[in-house]
Order: sequence, then structure tokens, then C-alpha cells
Amino acid sequence: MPISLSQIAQQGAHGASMMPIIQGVGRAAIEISSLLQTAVFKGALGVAGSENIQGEQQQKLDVLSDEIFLEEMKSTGFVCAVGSEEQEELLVINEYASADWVVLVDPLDGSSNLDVDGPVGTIFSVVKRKTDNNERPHVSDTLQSGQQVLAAGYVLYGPATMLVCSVGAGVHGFTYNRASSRFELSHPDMKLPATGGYYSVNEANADKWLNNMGSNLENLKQETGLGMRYVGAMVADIHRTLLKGGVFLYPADSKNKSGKLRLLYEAIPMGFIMEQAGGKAMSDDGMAVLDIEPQALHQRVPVYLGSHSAVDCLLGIK
Ligand code: P6P
Repeated sequence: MPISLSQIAQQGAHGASMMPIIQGVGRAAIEISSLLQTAVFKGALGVAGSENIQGEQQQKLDVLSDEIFLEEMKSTGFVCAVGSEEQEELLVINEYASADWVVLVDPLDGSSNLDVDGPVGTIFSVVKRKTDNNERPHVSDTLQSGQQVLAAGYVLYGPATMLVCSVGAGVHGFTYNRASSRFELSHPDMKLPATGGYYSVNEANADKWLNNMGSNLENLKQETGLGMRYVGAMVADIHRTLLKGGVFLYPADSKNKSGKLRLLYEAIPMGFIMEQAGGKAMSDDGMAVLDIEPQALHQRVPVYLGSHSAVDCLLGIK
């Protein structure tokens, strides 16, 4: 009997309560995967003609994926609000405004890869609301550190569609099986290799990096001899780092003084996955990603995510 997403209900302290939400992510993933594969025939590639809160051109598929994800979170009946990269404000699900859970999401990460048929992904995390259930959910419900995360993970839309997630009891990878129309466990108990792998960074920015990150990276290259791989979609670069080892980094630079990646729906979920898989998730000033107290829904942070040896070598941690 193939082990499917319902197995999550037996994992750790939060598996049972998180399973319906992760199953909702799985349903959204199947719909988004199908949308991506037929987008070119439906005129759904290209820009939507609008910008998101980040001032970035929204792709049509960003908007469509956001709508699909919100609809599936609503259909769980357990989610009161969603904080999305594609929405400036917190999206309250009015029909379930008294529910317990708040979901943070980047519905289609790496969408600049879409017009070159590159891999893209969905990144999510789940926290328990801080407001009382009889109050209206508020953006303050999202401003919780990674230590409060109950579930997190990502979907990778590649040659296969994979859902990699954790409820705090290790990391497990599920691959969508079209024959059975379900996600089936394909990568149980994923652990980051302690050595080897690649460094993964957009080196075109190296001359703008802050905090001596250029010399830090040269030192990492000298000390480890790691090769380099960079897809330009965080989900794909993190997934490879999880499987092969090494480090993914997006440092602060003179253009993005707080880095480019968003704390709540990119750095924290990926940092949670990395730590659950035996890796390390750091930001600047010696801060662990999961210890950062968020101040805003779309806050950005520098990230250094990977094996302990690679992250420590890069950051000069003895
Ligand atoms: P750059 C995609 O736009 C994204 O948010 C992440 O998925 C990815 O890691 C990063 O930006 C790529 O940024 O500046 O290298 O194109």
C-alpha cells in the first residue's frame, strides 16, 4: 500500500492537526502543476501587467497560483487567514475567521523561470494564531518567529512534482504519482549530507555584497573545493542542497541592504526544513533564521542555508 500524505497524521505532536492543511497544499500543487504544463496553450505565460507589494512584475501564473492556493486553504475549513507574497495585506478567510491556523505562502517561487520552462515552486509554513478565535485575524498573527512554526515545506514543480514537508518530526518527500493521482512517500526522513555538494549563489552580485561576503565565499571555495550550481528559483536550489549538501546563500548587498528573500514565506519555511533535516539556517549578525522576530509581513533577510560545515565555513563560525 503506497504511503501517502495521510501518513503525516501519525508524525510528531502536530501531524494530526497539520495533515488537513498539508493535504490542501497537495491539492493546490496538483492544480498548479497542471496549470503550468498547459499554460503556454492558454496564453497564461508572461506578465500580468501588475506589480506585487515588492514592486516586482507579477506573472499571470503568480496571480492564478495565488488564487488556487487560497481556495484550497479555504476548502480545508481549518485556516483563518493567509499571508501571501502576492497580496499586500493579510487575506482573512471570512467563512473560517474563527479557525486556529494561519498559513504563509509564496505561491509560485522563482516565476521568472517560467518563460524558459525552468523549475518553480510553492513555499509554505503554518503557525497558530495569536489573537483569540472570536476576534478577526490580524497581520500580527503572522509575525511569529520560526520557533513557532508547526509545519512548513515546499512543492517543487520539476520533471516530477514533489511535496517536501515537516511537522517537526523530520523531513519527508512525497512525489506526485499520476497513476494513483496522489502524492506518495518517495524520500523518507531526508537528511542533509554533512559534507560535499555545491555552493549556490548569484555571483553576479558579488561586487555589491556587504559584510565581506565576497571574501567569505572565496574562503569557502578554497577550503572546500565545492562546485557551484544556481537555478535562480529558491525551491530548486534548496531542494538540491537538501539532497546533495553544500550551502545556498542570498547575502545582503548595496541594492538589497536586507537581502532579497522574504523572512516569513521563504527564509523561515526553508530554514525550518533545513534544521529538521540536520542542516543550519543563518542570517546576518550571528542570528539563526528561526530566532528572528518578524516585524513586517514582507520583511526581507539575508540567508545562508545548508550543512553545518559549509555554513560555518562561509560565516567564519569556529
Ligand atoms: P536573483 C525568485 O525571484 C527568488 O525570489 C528566489 O526564488 C530566488 O532564490 C531568487 O529570487 C533569485 O534572485 O536575484 O538571483 O534572480
